[in-house]
Amino acid sequence: MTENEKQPRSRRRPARLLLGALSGLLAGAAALAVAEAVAGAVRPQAGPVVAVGGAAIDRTPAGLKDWAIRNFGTDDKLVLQLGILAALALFAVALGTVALWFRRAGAAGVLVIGAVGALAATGRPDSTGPADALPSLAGAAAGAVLLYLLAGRLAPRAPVPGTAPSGADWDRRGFVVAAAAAAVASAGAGTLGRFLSGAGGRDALASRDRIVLPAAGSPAPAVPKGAGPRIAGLSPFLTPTGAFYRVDTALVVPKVDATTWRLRIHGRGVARPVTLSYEDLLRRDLVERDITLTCVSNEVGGPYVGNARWTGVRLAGLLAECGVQPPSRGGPADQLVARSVDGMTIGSPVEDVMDGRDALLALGMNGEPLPFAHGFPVRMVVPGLYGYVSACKWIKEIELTTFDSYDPYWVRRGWAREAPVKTQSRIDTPRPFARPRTGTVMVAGVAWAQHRGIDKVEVRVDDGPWQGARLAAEDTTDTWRQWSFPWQATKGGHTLTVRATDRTGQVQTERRTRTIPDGASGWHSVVVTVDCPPRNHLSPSPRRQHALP
Ligand SMILES: Nc1nc2c(c(=O)[nH]1)N[C@H]1C(S)=C(S)[C@@H](COP(=O)(O)O)O[C@H]1N2
Ligand SMILES: [Mo]
Repeated sequence: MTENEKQPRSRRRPARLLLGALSGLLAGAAALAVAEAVAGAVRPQAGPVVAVGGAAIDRTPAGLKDWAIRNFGTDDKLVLQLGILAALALFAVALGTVALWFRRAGAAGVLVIGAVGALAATGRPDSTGPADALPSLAGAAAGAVLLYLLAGRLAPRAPVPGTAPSGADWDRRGFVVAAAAAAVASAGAGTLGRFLSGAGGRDALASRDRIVLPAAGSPAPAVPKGAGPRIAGLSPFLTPTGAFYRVDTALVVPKVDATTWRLRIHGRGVARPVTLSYEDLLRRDLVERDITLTCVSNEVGGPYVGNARWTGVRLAGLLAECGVQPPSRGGPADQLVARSVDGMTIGSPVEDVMDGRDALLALGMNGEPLPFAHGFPVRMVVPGLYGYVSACKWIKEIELTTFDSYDPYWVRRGWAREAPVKTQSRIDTPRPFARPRTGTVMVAGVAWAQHRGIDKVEVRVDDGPWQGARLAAEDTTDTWRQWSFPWQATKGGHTLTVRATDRTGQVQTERRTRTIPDGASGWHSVVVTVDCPPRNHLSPSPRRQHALP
């Protein structure tokens, strides 16, 4: 008699339950790996995790989205995908356990989950057709078969007469072999999926590598000396591309091939609709402009604002060539709806786009072709409007319509139809809860009121009077403006508050509002604790200070 046979049956049940859960997990992993491999061949966006994640993003209530952005920032997508994987793991464990008693039901459960993935994938706005169901269906089929087989190995079996007792009342060897084979095959399928989805973007990558942006006929005016004072902790005047915030709903960054990319302009009052290629845009007059972009989801003091040098084509001229007239000149369309390759829709007022401001179809960012994450090959940028009503990335279509007849993506989710950027200011340094030393502390930051311009920035210490900050030189009214304030810091805790006044004379409001529906308002404050410098220090080294040039 072996050890095992002496144990009461009930002692062995937990082990069998664990193995059931394990087979569920293995089947789930195999399903995902096969699905990703097929998605790599079909379309990376058609994979179940990305498709279900995308569907979840589209259905997320604005309040929850706000909460996610507040707590996870731009990691919110990673958190979402990990959440989906965790949910799938739970389902897998449950189905693996069910399959111990009901093999068919367990396998059928895997198929049901696959069907959910398939529905999500074909229902995405960027779905290219029924083929998008394939990854989930193939994965689910593989997972269902595997679960059925593994559960079979775990099924109690009658002792075979004339053989030595195996020590277990199930096919231990068969299970280990099948499980190991499944794990190896899943790893292989997963690797294949990575390789294939990489291959899908290769043409797009190559097309971007080949692009040489010609010098703009209308270059950006030189940034005035002193627009970006060198103060430790202050944001650079031009945000490096790698540090530029990214906000979008895309779980997989679209990789668009510039050589096959087209932009169609059509709709109400478009007398001469056109379809343009990237080459067509390159042949037009290129302009280069510094424009500060802001996200409506930026909290007071938040990071979703950046200033870049954009190269592109002025949209107003292009629209005029198509016969478009702004509403003020009798044009029938008051809303310009931009559509992206990933199904995003973004609506801007036609009036704003054609009122003389530098509304751009941008091809370049900081002297390079747009990075994929920022909308390659072409995106819109409109000074003075929040990104969600102006800055469509991966654009492929512009439709002239009316605000009455069409609500774009974010408007359907409770955000305002029209959203000019609110006058705002932010303290970059000192950081919240910093412990500067007594003496001169340089308080500095940025202020923005795109297309209106910043005229004044004031700083308040605790409940003291508002004091004028030094304004750095202005680049254009479409860019943010740096400011600084040398503060004679005294020992103890202090609250520093900033407010800006724009060129229309509007003082930044104290009234705190949420980001939804049309952008946060209120004053940015930072709390610091000022310490005395250590006593008996022979050569006191003052904190690094940079005077304004
Ligand atoms: N296709 C697409 N374009 C988009 C979005 C998006 O989700 N999808 N988000 C918009 C929003 S809300 C903002 S604030 C800007 C951000 O641009 P960035 O990621 O280049 O900073 O892109 C806009 N364009
Ligand atoms: Mo945004």
